[in-house]
Amino acid sequence: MTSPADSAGLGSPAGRYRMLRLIRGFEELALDLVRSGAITGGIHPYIGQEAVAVGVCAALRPQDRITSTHRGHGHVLAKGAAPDRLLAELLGRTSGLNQGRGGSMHAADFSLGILGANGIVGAGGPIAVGAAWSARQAGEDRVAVAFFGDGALNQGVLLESFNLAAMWQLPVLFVCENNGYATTLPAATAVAGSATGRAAAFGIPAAEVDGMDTEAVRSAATEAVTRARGGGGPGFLECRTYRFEGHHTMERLMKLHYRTAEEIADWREHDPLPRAAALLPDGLAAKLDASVREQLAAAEQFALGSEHPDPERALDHLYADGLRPRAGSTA
Ligand SMILES: Cc1ncc(C[n+]2csc(CCOP(=O)(O)OP(=O)(O)O)c2C)c(N)n1
Ligand SMILES: [Mg+2]
Repeated sequence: MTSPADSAGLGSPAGRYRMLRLIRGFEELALDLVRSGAITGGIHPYIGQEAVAVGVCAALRPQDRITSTHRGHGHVLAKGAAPDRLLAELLGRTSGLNQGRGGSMHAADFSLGILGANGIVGAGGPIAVGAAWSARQAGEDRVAVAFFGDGALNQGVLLESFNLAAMWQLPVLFVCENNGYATTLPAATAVAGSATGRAAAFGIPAAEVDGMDTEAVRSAATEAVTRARGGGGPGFLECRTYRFEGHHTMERLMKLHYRTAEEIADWREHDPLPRAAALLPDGLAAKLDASVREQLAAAEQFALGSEHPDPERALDHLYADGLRPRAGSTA
């Protein structure tokens, strides 16, 4: 039997701290690569929210499944994806997790139960419900987790997912990362009632947790995952969190004023990394930081040294049977 989080090494406070640092460092590196133009387009940085991905994935087993969002790098890494191949994916290289064809918002690794980041707000909900249903049909005790933001709470498809999960008592955990904003729209002006109240209305046990505290998230997620795995049906966690960077990398150029410098500074006081470091013996966090720096330097070298796809092969993988459209077809 496998213990939780074996594949990503999240079974100890040191392993969890290292993963927080890896996600933070990965995002900082990706930001640099966007600014230098090496990564084309933008990304949605996860910086500030790391405790949610790490705390939840620490409650999972390798065969469990997750679905993610447009802000997905943290979830993908915490579930065990190789950072060098995720970076190559962001850079559009053939060595990427998805041969450079998914990019930041569609990175996936089915072999690790990562059913994909997702550019469509709320779309991970029904996919996770389907994964939970398939586990039930197969007689396996896998659970599925759907990560989504506060913005998804207003998507009908998510509420439909709550309904099916509750009606069929499926082993799925809904994790709402409430970072206070959907793009620039404050959740306080957009979400009627409360997040937990919405889940509770479907009879889904719902809890609110400090999403800047890895251990608090892990313990709440472990309770819900254990219940779901044992046949107790779905769960819902609202993790109160904050993104330290803009909604996406283009925001720097947009001169938006939807949050104050004081608000950002206040939340930075709750940075999940120092909190997790404080649980470790003296000197260990610095050692782990150094090993992450080395790992990311190697990842950067690997990704930047990897090949770009051949334009001749741009239409490969469009059709399940590998066929290209007929010459002259516009389909
Ligand atoms: C169905 C759909 N509607 C609108 C968008 C455009 N969009 C992209 S991200 C985003 C905000 C999402 O906010 P939230 O769910 O709170 O996640 P966060 O960005 O805060 O992590 C929106 C509206 C989209 N991608 N998909
Ligand atoms: Mg949000």
